[in-house]
Amino acid sequence: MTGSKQRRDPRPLPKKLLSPVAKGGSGVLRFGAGILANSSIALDWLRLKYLDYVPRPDDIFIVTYPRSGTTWLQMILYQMTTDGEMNFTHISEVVPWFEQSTLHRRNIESLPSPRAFKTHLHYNGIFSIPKASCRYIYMIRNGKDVLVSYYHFYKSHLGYKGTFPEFFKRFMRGKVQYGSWFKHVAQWRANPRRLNILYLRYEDMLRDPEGGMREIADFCGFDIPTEKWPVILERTSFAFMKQYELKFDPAIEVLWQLHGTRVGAFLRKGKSGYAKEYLTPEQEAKFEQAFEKWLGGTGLTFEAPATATPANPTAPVGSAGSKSG
Ligand code: PPS
Repeated sequence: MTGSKQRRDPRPLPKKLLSPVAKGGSGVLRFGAGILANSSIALDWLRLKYLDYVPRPDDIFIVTYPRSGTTWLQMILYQMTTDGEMNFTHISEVVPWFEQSTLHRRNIESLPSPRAFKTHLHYNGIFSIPKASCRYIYMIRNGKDVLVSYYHFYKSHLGYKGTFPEFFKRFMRGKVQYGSWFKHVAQWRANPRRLNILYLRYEDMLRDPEGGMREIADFCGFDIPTEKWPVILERTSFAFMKQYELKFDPAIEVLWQLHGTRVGAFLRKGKSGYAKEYLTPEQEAKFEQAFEKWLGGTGLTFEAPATATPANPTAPVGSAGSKSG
């Protein structure tokens, strides 16, 4: 028996011990699962904060409480730092959501400089922003408008079924995704660690988008050619972004991160006969064999519908243009 372990039948637990476990079993399990889930989030977060994220001096963090104009800033930074083409699937592909990128094992190291990240992280606390020698842009929006916008977002994207008064209470208590708006704003404005922050107001950006964008460019040290400004202004306008709304919608972001879904690939070509460019002769032969076995002799054909015209309504059964049944 050397080297092999003898299997012992597990002894039954004494009844006295078993009964409370059985009674509270599901609760204990739920509690355990909760701890595991939370610790895995904490580990992911620690990994991102201390291992995955290696700060670069030209990194830019777009920081907001949700619904304060984050996506607008993502687009502004994207337009300023690239050719501005709209050939990305989702804006997070080019300006990642910092705290989500670790969950999806995103390699942020491979992004070209200057990198821009979106984040809603608080200034203080365990899950707070990494404090680095880089740039932070903090956009503030009137909290009441944030509240209303967030309520609609909860309904449209998070399956919220409550009423507005109920949501109001939640928001005021900080019982929403990113906690208290008041705390978020207060801590970021206090900035005790003296991070390099540019503060913007959403309302000022609306009143004078070009002024706000020039402040951003100055703060980031971007030298933007004169002829590029009209393009940036046009592409970051609400109307332009609305046209490309799916490229900014977090629902698409989730699909893209989890499954690599690409928007615009659903209605692909709308033509027939291109399968021959894909199938090898062996695959063709196998297909034909199976077709013959299952459908040979039924008259079904996919040839050009030479006979399926109004002039010749008696097209063979099963051919294109004919009706079945
Ligand atoms: S999120 O879910 O936290 O990322 O949302 P966020 O992008 O921070 O905020 C969404 C609101 O910003 C408005 N938005 C804009 N306003 C003006 N101009 C442009 N280009 C623009 N892009 C986005 C967007 O309409 C949301 O506000 P509401 O009031 O809900 O319309």
